[in-house]
Parts: sequence; structure tokens; C-alpha cells
Amino acid sequence: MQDFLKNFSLEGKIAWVTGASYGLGLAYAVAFAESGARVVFNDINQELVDKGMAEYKKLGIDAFGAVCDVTKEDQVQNFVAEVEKNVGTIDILVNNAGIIKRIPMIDMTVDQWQQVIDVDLTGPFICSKAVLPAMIKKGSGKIINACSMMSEFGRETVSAYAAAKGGLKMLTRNICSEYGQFNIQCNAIGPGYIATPQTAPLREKQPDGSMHPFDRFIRSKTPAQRWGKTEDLMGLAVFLASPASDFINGQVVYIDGGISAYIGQDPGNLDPSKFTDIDESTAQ
Ligand code: NAP
Ligand code: GCO
Repeated sequence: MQDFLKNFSLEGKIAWVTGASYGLGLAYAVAFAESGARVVFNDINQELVDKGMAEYKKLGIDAFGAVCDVTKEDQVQNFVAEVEKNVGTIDILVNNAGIIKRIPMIDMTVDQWQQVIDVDLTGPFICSKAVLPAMIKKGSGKIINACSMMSEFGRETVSAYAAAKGGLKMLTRNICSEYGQFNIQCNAIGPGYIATPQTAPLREKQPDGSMHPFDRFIRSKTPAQRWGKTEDLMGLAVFLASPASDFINGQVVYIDGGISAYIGQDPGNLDPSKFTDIDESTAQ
């Protein structure tokens, strides 16, 4: 049985998680490190890289971190070259870095739209393009994209984000189609609503101390009536990064507490006294 469990090990692998100073990226990187991988990560400025490095050190993880904006191909190419020189060939890429702008479409400027598309869709293209040649040469590789409920559903004010995440689902399928022949698997994680800084505005208490309407709404759409925790996604990330998933390719695996399977209930029927409240200080 122990031999079978080795299929879930990342021993000896080098895993790059983009935007991994906090949030889901940090959780993926910690899971990879605890599964035996050497973690490398980037973030958009030195302050965030230092924050991430301090967090990894506190957790006993010897990570390699550097500044790199995933929308800038020269920075990405330099980052990959630095990793190749100082750490080794990247075996696993998680295209995690992402932003969202919650603006009604008719009020959104083209520049605001483009910023979201650049990070959430073009960034994964640039980073995947940078690691694929070495993966082809090595004869193996894993690329995991950060899709979303918005890869399948729309909602008010997130047009650019939904367009990017829908496109990222198809980029996932295309990398699978083009590079599966080289034993490279490209899949996506499709989280539901997870408590991180990105979604914190959707949980902010109202001036009168009541729940944010969206908080109540999303709990009414989730059978477990709770937000996801970053820890909820760590197992899937390791699975998709490991040999255990070598015959899974081009898939988006939704990990949403059942949102995508449930029509939902009247938010007014919820009993907040039953909620296992999120400690926002840990929702990072
Ligand atoms: P988050 O808390 O906002 O963290 C995103 C990370 O990406 C931050 O470290 C951010 O750094 C970094 N980043 C942003 N732009 C970058 C760039 N150009 N280059 C490099 N790094 C950049 O987000 P999250 O909630 O952890 O989500 C992580 C990913 O999962 C995102 O792609 C998100 O769309 C996706 N997702 C999240 C949820 C959820 O409910 N939280 C659900 C589905 C999918 P800065 O601080 O500088 O921006
Ligand atoms: C929003 C949220 C979502 C989550 C996630 C859901 O404003 O609706 O930010 O987009 O981030 O993508 O899967």
C-alpha cells in the first residue's frame, strides 16, 4: 500500500506557484512543500516577496522567491532562468496569480478590463509558454490553472474576470491538446467561494453589524452554508500536481462545497447562529 501512496508524493519536484505570498497560492505552496516539493514563487513587488519568504520560513519551508509580474514576458523569462540556475527545472506550474475588479460593465474602462485580462488570462499564457519547453525536454510536466465559478457562471459586476476565467478554462484544454503527447498534464482547480483577501469585501459586516448580503447569499447557495477555507483546496492541488493524476488532462475540477450542484435556498431561511464563523485574521 505504501508504494501506491508514493503516487501522491511530490518528492524531488520543483513547483512554481505564481502570486503565492498569501491567499490560495500560499496554501498550494505549503501543501506542495509538505508533499516533498521544492517551492519557488513570485509576487508583484519585493515587499510581498519578503512577506511570503517570512511566512515560508516561519513554516520551515526553504522557498525560492523573486519579484516577477506575470503580465511581463521578460520578467517571467528572467524568473524561469533564475530558477533554472539556482534551483532546477520547473516540474509543476500553478498559474494562481489573479485579480478581480467588481465594476458594472458599462462603467468599466477598457484599461480596467485589460488589467484583469492581462493578469488572469495572458499571465497564465506567458508563464505556461515559459515552462513548457523544459517540460517537453524532460518528458513530463504539470500545469494547474486557477479557474473559478466564473469559468461557468456569470454574475453582476465581474465581466472581465468571468471572461478571463472562461478563457482560462479553454486555455487549459488547449495546453492539454497540444502538449499531452509529451506527458504534460494541464488541468485547473475551480474553487467556489473561498475566504481570502480577494473575497474579503464580500464578507464585510454592514454598518449596523449585520452580515454582508453577498455573504448571506453565498451561504444560501452552498449546501455546507459556509465559505471555503484555503486548507480545503490543498489536497486537490497536490493530487493534480502528482503522478496520481497523470491520466487526467484538460479538466477543471470544481471544489466549491456543492454550489454548482445546488439550486440554493431562500437566504432568509438561514440561521446565522449555526454558521461556523470565519476568523478573518486567518482568511489569508
Ligand atoms: P488574492 O488573495 O487576491 O491573491 C492573489 C495573489 O496574486 C496575490 O499575491 C497578488 O499580489 C498576486 N498577483 C496579482 N497580480 C499579480 C501579477 N501581475 N503578477 C504576480 N502576482 C500577482 O487571491 P486568492 O483569493 O488567493 O485567489 C488566487 C487565485 O484563485 C486567483 O487567480 C483567483 O482568481 C482564484 N480564485 C479565487 C477564489 C476565491 O474565492 N478566493 C475562487 C476561485 C478562484 P498583489 O497583492 O500584489 O495583488
Ligand atoms: C466574486 C468573487 C468570485 C470568487 C471566485 C468564485 O466577486 O464573485 O470574487 O469571483 O473570487 O472566482 O469562484
